[in-house]
Amino acid sequence: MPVSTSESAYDRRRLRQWLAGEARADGVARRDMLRLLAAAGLASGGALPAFAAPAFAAPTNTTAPGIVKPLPDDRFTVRGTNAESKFASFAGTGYHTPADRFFVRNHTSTPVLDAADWRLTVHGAGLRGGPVDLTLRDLKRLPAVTRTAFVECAGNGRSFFTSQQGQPVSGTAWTLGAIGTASWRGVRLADVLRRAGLHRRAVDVLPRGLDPDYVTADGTNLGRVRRPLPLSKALDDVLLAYEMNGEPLPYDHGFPVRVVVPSWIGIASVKWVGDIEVADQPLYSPWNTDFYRLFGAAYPEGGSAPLSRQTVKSAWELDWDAALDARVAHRLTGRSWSGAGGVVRVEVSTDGGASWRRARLHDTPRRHGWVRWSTDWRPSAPGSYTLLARATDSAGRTQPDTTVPNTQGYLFDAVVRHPVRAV
Ligand SMILES: Nc1nc2c(c(=O)[nH]1)N[C@H]1C(S)=C(S)[C@@H](COP(=O)(O)O)O[C@H]1N2
Ligand SMILES: [Mo]
Repeated sequence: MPVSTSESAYDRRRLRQWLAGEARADGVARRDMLRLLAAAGLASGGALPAFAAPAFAAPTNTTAPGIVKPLPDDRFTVRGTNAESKFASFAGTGYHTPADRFFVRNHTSTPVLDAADWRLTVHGAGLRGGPVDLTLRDLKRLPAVTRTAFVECAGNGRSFFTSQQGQPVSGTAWTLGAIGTASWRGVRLADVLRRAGLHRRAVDVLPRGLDPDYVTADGTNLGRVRRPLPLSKALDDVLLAYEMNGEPLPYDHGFPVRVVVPSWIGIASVKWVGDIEVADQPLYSPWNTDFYRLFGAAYPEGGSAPLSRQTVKSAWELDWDAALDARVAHRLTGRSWSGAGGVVRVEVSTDGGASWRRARLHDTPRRHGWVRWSTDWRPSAPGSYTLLARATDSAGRTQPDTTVPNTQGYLFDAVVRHPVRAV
């Protein structure tokens, strides 16, 4: 908290003016301004002003437009407005992904909100009464629950459609680092909806973010990020989370409150939630019509049903083309997960898939989470090797050799061929 000297009071006023577009900060990176705001305990109470292309330093691989937290390049790969976690940086970090290594997927930019001004409005024809407004305090008075769940982008692994299968796809070219697992604390969405007075006819629930409108590359304004959730899932295990790994949510991950939809694709877990419409009829948004369905030769004209649960995946905690000492025994580690149940078996190959063996699992299979695993390997000679890991979940799903393609590159689940060098 800032000390209350007149200088700091002035500084806060200046920062407020900057937020209002009344102060200039030529030559200062926007990210640095955001950090100043955070340090001053200041926030905008709404979306930050959207700036045109910054006139200052070009982004390096340690900054992303609109992301507040530091993105050191040993932990993150910046992809547009997003930051992918480097899987190698998860090694030894424990079960839960520390916030300083957790990937960020932003359609626009992180709004720095003030918890004291924040309100959640629950409204719509699916309620028996009028709109209900809740403050953060109101939420914190409801019974708190803590739940471990991964958040994983529907496009995680997308780049492998192209690099392994030769198929062009649109969207952020993630490798496997668009996932993180955290312990989320908050209240059940079900409790909030019931308190707001659910009508018998309620069918869909539409949480909406407080980040700026999303404008597509061709200039279409799609409005604020929002995606309908069927009432059945909303009442099942969805959280309105205000803590991540025992701390208030970081700005980039939805401060002060985000939705967490366990095992579903990341877009369902709306960050910076400001209002929730409860509808008595099915709802649509671009995020369940144009995006987050499967389109392509193998799918119907209008696409598949809207995507919900994630698929099965595995990743090694190693850099791409990592160099390992030849003729030395290594303990290699990785993680596997699935949206359809816990991972019960992981098989690995260090010879490009010619032979397979079981990896050692270090966690018991658990829904909505991942398992850490390891395998010992001694490269017999210097040279190039291909590592593979293949998981099976409790629903009996095993990672295939290839994934049926879809134009937007969602739900890649095939075994990834990970190159390493023995030197
Ligand atoms: N309001 C809002 N919520 C959002 C998004 C967004 O851009 N705005 N991105 C979604 C997507 S596509 C993903 S994958 C997850 C990413 O969550 P994270 O940035 O905390 O890792 O947030 C989801 N929630
Ligand atoms: Mo996503």
